Amino acid sequence: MANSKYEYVRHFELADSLLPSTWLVVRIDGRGFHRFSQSHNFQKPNDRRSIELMNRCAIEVMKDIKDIILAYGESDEYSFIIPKTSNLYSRRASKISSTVVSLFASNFVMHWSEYFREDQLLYAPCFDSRTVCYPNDKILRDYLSWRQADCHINNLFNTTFWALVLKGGMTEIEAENKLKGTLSKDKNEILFTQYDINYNNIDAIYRKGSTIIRKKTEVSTISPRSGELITRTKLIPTAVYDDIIGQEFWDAHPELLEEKK
Ligand code: DGT
Ligand code: MG
Ligand code: MG
Ligand code: MG
Ligand code: MG
Repeated sequence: MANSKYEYVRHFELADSLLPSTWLVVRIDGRGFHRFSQSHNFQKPNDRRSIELMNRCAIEVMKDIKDIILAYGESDEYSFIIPKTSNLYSRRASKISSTVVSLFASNFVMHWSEYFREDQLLYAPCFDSRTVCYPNDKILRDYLSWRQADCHINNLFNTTFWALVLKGGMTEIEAENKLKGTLSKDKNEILFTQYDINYNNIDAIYRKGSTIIRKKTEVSTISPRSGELITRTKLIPTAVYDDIIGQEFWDAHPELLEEKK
């Protein structure tokens, strides 16, 4: 096909390839979810429906984009991990970021009512996205530890804050002042002595966030030809609520950090 005289404009599109042989992490984050969570009456400190919808979106993204080996989510964000050897979209940064975040956001809208039932979606949610290269396994693990530590710090704060307000009758300003300068052990103490809450017994989904891995799962189907029951092992993206900072998780899933050919 002959080129048109306009074809030259293509050269204004600059390459944005990500470094080869590095881990890629796509992190998406809800835009203005402070307001979004208020408008949609999210429960405090955690709204289970929101977490499960976010997890569902991450699972759908992983079903579609097979290069992603793991995803980690907390609050209004999700991080998707792509191995060093991946050549997804020729490692073009904007192509990867935009595809992941677009898939995530459309699934969020598509599956909203399965999780929120009669509570309607009031306006179009939006997520931002960035893709960052991490040069080695240690830094990748430090990245994930950073996000899980963030989850822990925020969840301990929010759990204590909302106990003071919703159970203790404080105003939000009073609760804020009470928690100013407190350490983790002080918040644990307030929860335990004043509200009979042992923080360590709170559901792991809130304390640890959600990690989606491709879990070996037995799937049975009935053969349409023979009517026989066929059982196969498939890798199904599944949420777990494990500690991913310690070594144990990585020992239990050695394939995650294995070099892919
Ligand atoms: P951004 O990301 O700069 O556009 O601004 P935001 O407002 O999205 O702020 P961000 O991402 O730092 O914080 C997430 C907000 O979402 C934060 O205000 C708490 C809220 N949020 C997330 N999950 C829940 C939940 O399960 N329950 C409640 N009540 N709020 C939540
Ligand atoms: Mg933000
Ligand atoms: Mg946000
Ligand atoms: Mg956020
Ligand atoms: Mg096209």
